[in-house]
Amino acid sequence: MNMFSHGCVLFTGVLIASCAALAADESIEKKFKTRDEAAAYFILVDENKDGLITIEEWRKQGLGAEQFGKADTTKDGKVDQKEFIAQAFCC
Ligand SMILES: [Ca+2]
Repeated sequence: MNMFSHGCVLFTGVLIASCAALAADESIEKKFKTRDEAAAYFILVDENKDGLITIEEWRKQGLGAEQFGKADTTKDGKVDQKEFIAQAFCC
């Protein structure tokens, strides 16, 4: 196993652990140790990779609708990465 694949395995493990934790209470607050970890999860949730999370993408990951409303600070019906990370580290 080279360094790259080792890193990918580690990254995947962190992501799976994060997803499992998120599924437990539908919340993204206080779930990530670093902003990079939150950014990696954002990419996972952004299924069509347009840089925005819709309520449909959000709920597919088992996240709560109330959380989506809090994260969508611009109230445009979509959560961008900045809003997502702000919500993840908000409280
Ligand atoms: Ca999207």
